[in-house]
Amino acid sequence: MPSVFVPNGNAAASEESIDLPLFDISQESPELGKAIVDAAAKWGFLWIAPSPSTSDIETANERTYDLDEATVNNVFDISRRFFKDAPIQEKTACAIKHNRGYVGMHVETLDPTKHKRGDFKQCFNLSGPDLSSGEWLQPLPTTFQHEDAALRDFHDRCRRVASRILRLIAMGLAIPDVDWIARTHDNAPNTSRFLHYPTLPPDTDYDPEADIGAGAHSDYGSITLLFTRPGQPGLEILKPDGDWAGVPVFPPKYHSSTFPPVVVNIGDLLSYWTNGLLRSTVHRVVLAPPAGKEHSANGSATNRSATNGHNHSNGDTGSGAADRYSIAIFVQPHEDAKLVPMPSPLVADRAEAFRKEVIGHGGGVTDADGMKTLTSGDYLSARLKATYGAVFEREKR
Ligand SMILES: O=C(O)CCC(=O)C(=O)O
Repeated sequence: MPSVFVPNGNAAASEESIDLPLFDISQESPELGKAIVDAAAKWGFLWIAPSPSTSDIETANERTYDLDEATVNNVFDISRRFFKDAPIQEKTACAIKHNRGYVGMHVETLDPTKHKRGDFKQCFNLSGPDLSSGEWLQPLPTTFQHEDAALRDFHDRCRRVASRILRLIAMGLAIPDVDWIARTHDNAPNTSRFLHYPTLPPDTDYDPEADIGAGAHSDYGSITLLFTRPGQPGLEILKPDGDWAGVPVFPPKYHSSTFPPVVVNIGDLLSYWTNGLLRSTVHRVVLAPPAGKEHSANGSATNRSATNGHNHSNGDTGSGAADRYSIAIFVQPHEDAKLVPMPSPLVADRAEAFRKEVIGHGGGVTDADGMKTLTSGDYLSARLKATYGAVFEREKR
């Protein structure tokens, strides 16, 4: 099976930054769906505006925005308090099990082929509550217990946004039943992953040629929503030409300098389901080494300031000195969803050429023929087993 070649998977940060297509999805239309599918086919990544721009405010009442700045800021604040203030016992009491819970520094290695040491990050995977009973599916740390309502509300809002994106993609793919994709997600809670990349101390042994914040990987499910913070860059995507490019926190001339757009990317399952029409793009998070420890992509010393080489126009004043926080919402079809071909005329004639293509990058990937026999849950388990090693065990049902 040919594997997906990822150049410089452990190379230092890219000097280039990318301007992704930006969409306002507060209304649904086939034209918007088509534009989103085109962006997803070209880049696999796009931005959506989670709230109206100033000029849209008059019409905002007729539009549906599920996310607002105060809601997102509050959830980031909960995340910061958990990672910075909670005692280690509160975290380890909820250590990861069945892909839910706390993941300590270096526990996950997203690109085991390139990095001997695990990723320089800690995270907490919070599954949405069971959609029938409303019960949380895991023990919650005390910090989260106190914020039960806010966390449920955030899950609900993200679920609505994700369903809308899935409907728009179905429209763009000319699937006659526009709920076909969204329906495969019924009763499947999304997973919110809170991430914290701590500032590297001056005496760190972090080696930018060997270590990474989050190793090169593709996402496993259908789509991911990624929330980031002003002044905290680091995300890079692998472009179709094989070079890395940084995704700035704000697009050029964006209407807000405090509330970034949401990054949306396509995961392996949606790429597979569309016979590779939609790209599951490899991405990574590169950390800025402390001053005096910067290296260029070829390993030589550089005097580039600690900004990951990203363009920080429009308020994106990143600094290597800041901790980085992000929140990824992994949207996954139901565990038992069979990976049967999607009823879209745009993807049907791609099937034969696509059979031996490998989807995604990272541990546990397989080719399109190999995926035919899998369910959504089988695929997710294979990927998690490869990146968490012995820490991952599939839940018995
Ligand atoms: O932190 C980020 O910006 C990206 C995280 C990510 O790609 C992941 O956890 O899969």
